[in-house]
Amino acid sequence: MNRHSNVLTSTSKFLSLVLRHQPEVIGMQLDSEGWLPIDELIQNTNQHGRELTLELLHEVVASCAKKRFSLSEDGLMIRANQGHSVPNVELNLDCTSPPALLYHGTVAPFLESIRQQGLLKRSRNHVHLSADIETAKKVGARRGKPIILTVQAHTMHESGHAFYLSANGVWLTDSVPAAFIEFPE
Ligand code: HQG
Repeated sequence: MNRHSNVLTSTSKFLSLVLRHQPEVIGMQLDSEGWLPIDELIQNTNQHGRELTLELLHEVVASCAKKRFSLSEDGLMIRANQGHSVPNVELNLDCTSPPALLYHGTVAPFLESIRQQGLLKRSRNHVHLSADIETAKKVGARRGKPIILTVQAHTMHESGHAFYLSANGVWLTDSVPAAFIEFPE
């Protein structure tokens, strides 16, 4: 990796930290839908000793393959599309009817607990599911050898569970009861 791509990656990680988990590290608070004003974000970031320009921020947003961030229509605000742990952030996504099946990548040590409790959101505000197996594999591989769980999303939706589709294509729901999960043999 060259120096500039290192800067992009490190800035993306920093923006994920601020916009999903700990805006207080630069003395800020997300609004109720998770947005921060970009001018204040840049100012506070520089005041806390990290270099950030509008140009770099736009480049990170545009170059992020996972489209982690969105700008507001007027271009003045930024938020993370999913992955939050900050409490009381309501993304106000529309409830959407999910495809028949969705997938979740995890690892073997969690399986027994998932069989008993279903999928829980743990530190984040939602359980994260993907429409394709490849993405679920990558998510699971962050923790070890990935194990793919199949979620009967359509049936779950029919029985009253709400699903939301984030701006970057991640399916979100509150929890997945074990009855809707197919475990690999
Ligand atoms: C597991 C990344 C035991 C769950 C990814 C997962 C994703 C349980 C972990 C996004 C459990 C939570 C989210 C239960 C769930 N017992 N373990 N009852 N229920 N788990 O990181 O889905 O790169 O909060 O299987 O790509 O891994 O950050 O969620 O292993 O989209 O943009 O508890 O984060 O996106 O872990 O990943 P996480 P996740 P970014």
